[in-house]
Amino acid sequence: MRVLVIGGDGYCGWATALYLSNKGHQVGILDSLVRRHWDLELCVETLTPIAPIQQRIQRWRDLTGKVIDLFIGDITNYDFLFKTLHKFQPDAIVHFGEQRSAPFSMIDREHAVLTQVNNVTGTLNILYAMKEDFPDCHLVKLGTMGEYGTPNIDIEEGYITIEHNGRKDTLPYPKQPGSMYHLSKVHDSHNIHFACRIWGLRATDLNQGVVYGVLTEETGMDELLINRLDYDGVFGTALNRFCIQAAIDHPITVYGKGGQTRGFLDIRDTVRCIELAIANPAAPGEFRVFNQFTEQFSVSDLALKVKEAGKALGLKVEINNLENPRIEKEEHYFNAKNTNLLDLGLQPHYLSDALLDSLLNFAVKYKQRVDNNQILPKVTWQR
Ligand code: NAD
Ligand code: USQ
Repeated sequence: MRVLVIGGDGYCGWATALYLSNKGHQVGILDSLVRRHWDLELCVETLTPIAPIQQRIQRWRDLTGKVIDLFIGDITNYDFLFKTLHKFQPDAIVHFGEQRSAPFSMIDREHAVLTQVNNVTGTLNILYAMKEDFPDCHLVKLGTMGEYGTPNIDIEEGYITIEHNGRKDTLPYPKQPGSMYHLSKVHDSHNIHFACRIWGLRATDLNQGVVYGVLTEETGMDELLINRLDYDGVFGTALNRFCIQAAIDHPITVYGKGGQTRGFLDIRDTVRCIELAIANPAAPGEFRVFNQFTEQFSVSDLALKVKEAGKALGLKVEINNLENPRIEKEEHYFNAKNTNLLDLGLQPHYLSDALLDSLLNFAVKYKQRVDNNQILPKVTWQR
């Protein structure tokens, strides 16, 4: 298939682009490189040194003989997006190209507006371009488990059947997101659902949990193909941060009581889930939702697992419960369904297999690159 990976220079996108290329798909990467710019603005860097996108793609071609097309530009620019789609003629669009950090979106009004304009406009432009000239293309859109929040009932995959005053219907599952970023994903989901219902487009919304790990078969083939691994207080995510903290002897930063429970998955499962979604496309008019995670953990569970795994490397890991910079429930019910992708054939990697090979060993190898000033959270949810 011809697959356009929007956001293909990022963490999930780069691993996915190489994986799909290796599987024989004709891959194009579209990216504005804005994430590299945001890193510079915040003075943060990935733990792992990433090469410029042109060098990455050239190296991939030298190693494998496989060509990845590159389109540098911003999808909030409709003209650029439309011309790229005409040049590339995708069968599937995998859309990772958004501002994805909750703390970034909560810095101030400007960052909230930037996040929502970037994310909502980009996705709307894709929908309009598809409506205009690519109505059969399948949109595979990265959403987030955080769209649901932490309700006191089981979380279904996108829809819930409700009986009310003697009548019954299956409706979109209620959304209670916890940041301006997570809210942008809810807005996207509504817009995509509308485009499927009204214009007959086909889309899969992948409500992904928190991704961990840095190693995939392809990104591990060469140093120039290495993926990014964020550890700073804005872009770093829970488990990735905890492993890097362990490597540099920094107490693990559990926010508040640490009972916050989320869905997690290995980056090797992210790429496989995308493959499964594009191989089994949604029907015309269908807005399909998959919950994309493999295991649920509380942040305290994760901290303890990192502490335990660290022993094998001789690391003495401390855990510190910091005052929570976010406003969120710290003890709550959480039970989310995730059977759709398993039914399509996903065979999960479990955390116990990834902690050393895909995280702690990398963290130790590159620990000299860590800037200790970027570990503690600086953004708060308070007024
Ligand atoms: P990332 O920041 O590493 O990558 C995103 C990429 O998109 C960057 O390369 C950036 O330059 C590009 N981009 C952003 N806005 C763009 C625009 N307007 N036009 C063109 N390119 C643009 O993020 P990631 O961690 O790879 O996340 C990818 C997607 O997956 C996001 O949509 C995110 O919400 C979702 N997601 C990520 C995680 C996670 O744990 N990383 C979990 C769940 C969902
Ligand atoms: N947390 C800590 N300590 C830390 C960092 C985070 O206790 O040092 C806690 C947070 O308070 C939160 C939980 O861990 O309760 C998850 O935080 P996170 O930063 O790992 O993840 P989140 O902000 O939710 O965002 C990340 C990605 C985002 C994606 C989301 C999936 O950045 O793109 O959408 O995970 S989910 O969480 O399922 O919505």
